[in-house]
Amino acid sequence: MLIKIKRGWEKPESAVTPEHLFWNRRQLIKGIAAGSILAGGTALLGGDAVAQADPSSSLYPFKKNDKYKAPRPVTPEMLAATYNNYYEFGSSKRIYEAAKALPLRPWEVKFSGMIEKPFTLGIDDLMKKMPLEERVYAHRCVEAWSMVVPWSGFAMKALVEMAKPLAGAKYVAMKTFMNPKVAPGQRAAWYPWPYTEGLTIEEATNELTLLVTGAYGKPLPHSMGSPLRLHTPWKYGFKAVKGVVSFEFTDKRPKSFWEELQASEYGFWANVNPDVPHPRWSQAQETVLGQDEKVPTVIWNGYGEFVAHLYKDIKGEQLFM
Ligand SMILES: Nc1nc2c(c(=O)[nH]1)N[C@H]1C(S)=C(S)[C@@H](COP(=O)(O)O)O[C@H]1N2
Ligand SMILES: [Mo]
Repeated sequence: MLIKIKRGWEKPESAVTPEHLFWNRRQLIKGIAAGSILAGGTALLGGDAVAQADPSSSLYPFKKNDKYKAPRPVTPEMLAATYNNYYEFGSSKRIYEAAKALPLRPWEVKFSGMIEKPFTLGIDDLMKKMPLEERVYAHRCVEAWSMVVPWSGFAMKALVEMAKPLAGAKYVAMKTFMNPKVAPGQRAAWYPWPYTEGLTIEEATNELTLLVTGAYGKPLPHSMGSPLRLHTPWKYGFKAVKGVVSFEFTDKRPKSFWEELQASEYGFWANVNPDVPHPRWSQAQETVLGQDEKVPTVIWNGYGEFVAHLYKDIKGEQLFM
């Protein structure tokens, strides 16, 4: 993520693109031919799964749901797993190793605020209660890169129904774990930790909204937000909060992590729109991870038929930043 204030954590806009070049197709193919990337990647990804001994492993792969389409082929797993935004573990894209320091069990998820009765559920118990499925969705980062991932998870609608929100609840706030001992980024006091995101109840219960526990047919790697993260494919990627430990139902609009840092650049709605530039760069195109060419960005990231109606009565708000 890029923010405007001149502080130690800021990355210049020019830093966004060059890093992608490392992963362009030609270099990837060269790397595979040389044996370096494939061997390294296999060891890396396989080793992680073994080290985690994830108790949910046997549930995978989830049943495929082909209703939702992505505009491009699935991104190679190794790229999606090793090119990440996860500021808890550092501000570079290379947090794959650092993120492994996070213990994934026990993992308690708290439900609070305007619901019939507050409760806490361990992630494995939560997964037992939810309708698990796999969906292929596109992911568009506000930094103008994108990927396509076969996500495993469950519709957030099912989680909201289980929580039994009171009639007055209008939003769901979601929070990431807080553990500065293992997450060095959280020792930087200028960030508003823990990472917080929010959705309206209508957004949270929209059929597209997915809570993600896995990808590529197995539990998520630490780097992608294991054991629980959000995915809202029509919104910029910063809405997709990782390492979630809390769902709070509220009648007040939550202020998200990036909004708190730089409200003029990162708002609450954050819907994808190629015609509304970020204050410092265009959103008209995106770099597809693993490809040399840029492709045009599409309004609602291509998911308008499912979500555009949610916003038709909202006036005077910045829906696309
Ligand atoms: N807790 C937390 N969640 C986060 C972030 C973060 O820094 N911390 N980055 C967000 C951003 S900007 C993006 S693009 C996606 C990246 O998800 P990926 O690493 O699986 O591609 O995670 C989002 N969720
Ligand atoms: Mo992002």
